[in-house]
Amino acid sequence: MSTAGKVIKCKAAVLWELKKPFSIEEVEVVPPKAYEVRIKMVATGICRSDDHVVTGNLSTPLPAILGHEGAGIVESIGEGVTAVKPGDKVIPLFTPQCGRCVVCKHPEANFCVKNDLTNPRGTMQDGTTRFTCRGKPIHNFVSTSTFSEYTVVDETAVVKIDAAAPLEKVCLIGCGFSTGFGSAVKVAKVTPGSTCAVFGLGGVGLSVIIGCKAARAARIIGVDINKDKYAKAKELGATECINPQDFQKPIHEVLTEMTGGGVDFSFEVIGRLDTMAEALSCCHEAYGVSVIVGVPPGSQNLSMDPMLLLTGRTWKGAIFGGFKSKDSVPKLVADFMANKFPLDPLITHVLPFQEINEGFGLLRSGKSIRTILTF
Ligand code: COD
Ligand code: ZN
Repeated sequence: MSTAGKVIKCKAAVLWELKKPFSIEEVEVVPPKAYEVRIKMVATGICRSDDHVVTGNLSTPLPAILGHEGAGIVESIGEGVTAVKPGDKVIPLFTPQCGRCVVCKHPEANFCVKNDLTNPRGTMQDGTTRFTCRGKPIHNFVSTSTFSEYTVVDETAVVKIDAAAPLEKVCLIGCGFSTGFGSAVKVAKVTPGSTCAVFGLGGVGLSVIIGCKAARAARIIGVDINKDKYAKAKELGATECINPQDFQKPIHEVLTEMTGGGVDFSFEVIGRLDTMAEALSCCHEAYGVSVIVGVPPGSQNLSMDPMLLLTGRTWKGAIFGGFKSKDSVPKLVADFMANKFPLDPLITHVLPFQEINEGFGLLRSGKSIRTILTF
């Protein structure tokens, strides 16, 4: 029997308070309004940014249903929706692409003004939410809320993908993979034969390495304090890996010496101010490009010597790898289907959705790269 037009009762992981476990609850998900889409989730990754919300490092109104790295199937659509139809395989977009704003019209930029990251309201575009639990409205998270059997998203925040795509893998294209890969190929624009340094070898850092390799970098140096991360980094394209704790001097000096003056491209994929400064300093003073990928701790500033930039370095950052989400996600899925890059090495654990707290435990202990929750 069709569920279109009806309230759906289903399971979702609700975060009621900071620093508390997720609570699996029965929630009501109302039908999509005009220009909205209701999705049956099939799989979702657990991303460090979800954990940043739990710890209070990334602020969003609570209670909320988190999750932003998912893939699913359209259950029903609201009035006026033309981009997708029931039955389509889709990926929700935590950075929407409205197509009309000044950012969407800019040829390079991707941080659409309709995003809910800068000043999070935790709602749909109309300022309300489609979830209730125990009689209370529950907030959305970055236009996606994938930690729920069903979610409602704005038409600007969802895109149709190849009907043959394995959703339990391509969900990673919704955040972690694209964030890292795009940082290399789109933001830094890594060039063939170049030397790259990647600080942080988690799922996003490994995706940066996949991007550097795809762009045919000659030398890719992984930097991490956890030696257990090196084997996979090398499998994916790192030519060498170093541990800052093995050296007496600052790691930017080590990298500058190793490369005869500094790397062409460096990436900070940890989210620490000290490593952001090290990554900037290790790129060549005359032409190095350093990209900030990691989310920094809330409300902390980094001081830097302007001379570092005056001599010719470039310091950049971008959300979602600089990709315009609606334009790029279906292409990335197609490229994955054509074996242009792997996703399997990033997936270390697969758990049923109900075991979400175990999944976050694996992330916090450093045991997982990516855990995929399946519904
Ligand atoms: N020096 C070197 N390595 C370190 C240090 C240090 N001082 N501290 C930690 N590390 C290593 C850890 O051992 C680990 O291997 C790695 O750094 C970090 O990896 P993870 O697994 O914690 O994190 P990722 O790869 O899943 O993602 C980390 C980001 C920091 C990039 C995270 O903030 C993120 O997901 N950012 C996405 C940016 C974005 O667009 N966000 C918006 C919505 S998601
Ligand atoms: Zn993410």
